[in-house]
Amino acid sequence: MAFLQDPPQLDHPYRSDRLLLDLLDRHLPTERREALDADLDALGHYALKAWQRERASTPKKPLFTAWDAWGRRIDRIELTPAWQEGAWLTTRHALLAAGHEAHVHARLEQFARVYLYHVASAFYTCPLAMTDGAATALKASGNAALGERALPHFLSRDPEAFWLSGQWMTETAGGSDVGRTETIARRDADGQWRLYGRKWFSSAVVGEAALALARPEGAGPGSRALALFYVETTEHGRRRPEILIDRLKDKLGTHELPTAEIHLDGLPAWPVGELAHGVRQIAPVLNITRLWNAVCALASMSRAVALARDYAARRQAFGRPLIEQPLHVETLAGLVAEMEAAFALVLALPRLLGRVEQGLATPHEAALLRLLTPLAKLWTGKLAVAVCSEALECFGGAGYIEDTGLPQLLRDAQVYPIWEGTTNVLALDVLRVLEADGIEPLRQAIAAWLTNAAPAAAQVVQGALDAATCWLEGHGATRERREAGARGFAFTLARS
Ligand code: MFK
Ligand code: FAD
Repeated sequence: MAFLQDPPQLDHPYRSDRLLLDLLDRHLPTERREALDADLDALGHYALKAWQRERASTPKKPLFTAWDAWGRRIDRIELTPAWQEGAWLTTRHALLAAGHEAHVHARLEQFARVYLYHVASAFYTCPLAMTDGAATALKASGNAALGERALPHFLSRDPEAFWLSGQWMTETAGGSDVGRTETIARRDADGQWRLYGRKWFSSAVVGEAALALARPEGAGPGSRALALFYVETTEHGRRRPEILIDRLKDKLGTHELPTAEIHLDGLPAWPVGELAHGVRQIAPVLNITRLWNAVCALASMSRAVALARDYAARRQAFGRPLIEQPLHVETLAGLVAEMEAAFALVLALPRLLGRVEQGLATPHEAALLRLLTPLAKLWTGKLAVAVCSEALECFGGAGYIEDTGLPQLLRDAQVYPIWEGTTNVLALDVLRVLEADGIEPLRQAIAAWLTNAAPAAAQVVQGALDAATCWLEGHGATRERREAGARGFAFTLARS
């Protein structure tokens, strides 16, 4: 019998995650830590089973049928098995509801669950992120009627009552620059608003609701004239006829996520707030989904690194296992170091968010959260691609072969830097924050945050802030130059 290589094995993703266990032990009171344990254990078990399950024979992509045999428009989407389990898992483990409980640990407990579920979810976490964002934005809007209508569904613990929300921003004319939005909101004689237009990427097309940007008829050009609307996509359990699904996108990765191009032809809509400044109103969605993106990018890295580590003990080359080859160990150590650094930054954010949302944060902490959110998203988005690529190489040729399950990690990772604001757009967002607030509040917040850090670490961060001050305030620092340097600057700050 010729030699047969052992495939990589995955340890229980929760019980074997030293970083996560340590973080939760440090930050949660004993009774909360104990109460959370069963959920995390179950989600880790689900993730383990999903990896082990032979999925070769199950559908890997959703199936879209526009017309029935008799010529009726049906726009039916058949979901993959992981997606069919999504609502049940979400509500059973309170993946959204837990984050909206009224205590300071709510967001940390939520994102520990998200981190464990993400890879097994086949990007069901994408519409979950948008639903979380929509719930947060509706709360921030103070629109009581819409809150009472939607929040019990978005935050439900009952799969039958649970609704997903989309986030309809991107159009053919602009994804980064949503000021070019062409969708029109028109008001009927009875006062009902309706949307007419085309949304070019709709990732929660199977959801029941969405927050959509549109230009009220007669309003001027540009982003300030946009309004934010709440819409529902179904009525009596059927898709509303005013939404036409043109097709599902054929994507590099995130294959199980049904991302659609849609037309809106008079879809009923309700303004979330004033009929202008829609970008300002949707900003809470952006900041929440960007945090989800960072946590999910981290989860992908963690999976890739765990598999590569395991394989290094199973694969022999030149007379000894890879784990005994100094250069391979060095390669793995580099991956682990990057991943652990990302973990430290990313999982600090749910703690900050929890403090801000419960009204316990200082103004400086709120400013820090605003800055670190785009920084964490832009840094981990790029890092996930690099880490997954290197981890695949750790398997040699097997890393390139589809039915090992490994290539999917890299294909999926490529989405993190693109959606929810590209790397450049987020670097410009960092600039937006620093130009608006200046560096001093951040310096103070970071100093407080680093009180217990090693002096050398605190020095590195202070050094980066000094460099930031020079860069922002230095002579000849024109807007053009600041923009051109924003990406390099943002990466330096994030890594520090
Ligand atoms: C599994 C992983 C989970 C992740 C799920 C992901 C699902 C993916 C689905 C999507 O991709 S949805 C589409 C996401 N689209 C974007 O992220 C758009 C990217 N473009 C930007 O972010 C642009 O910077 C932006 C659209 C915001 C530019 O718009 P404007 O109107 O030209 O910018 P402007 O005038 O600077 O900002 C308007 C207001 O919003 C300002 O406030 P004021 O009106 O009070 O002056 C800004 O301060 C405010 N603002 C902008 N970004 C903000 C923000 N406020 C808070 N936080 C922010 N991030
Ligand atoms: P563009 O804005 O045209 O950007 C092109 C390039 O120009 C990018 O590299 C960008 O960084 C750069 N660029 C743009 N402006 C600047 C600038 N000022 N300075 C420097 N560089 C700049 N959108 C939704 O609304 N809802 C969804 O559900 C949704 N789901 C998605 C799912 C997937 C799988 C993907 C891939 C995308 C999804 N999107 C969704 C769209 C996504 O948010 C946009 O593709 C993204 O925001 C970029 O917009 P764009 O494609 O128009 O690129």
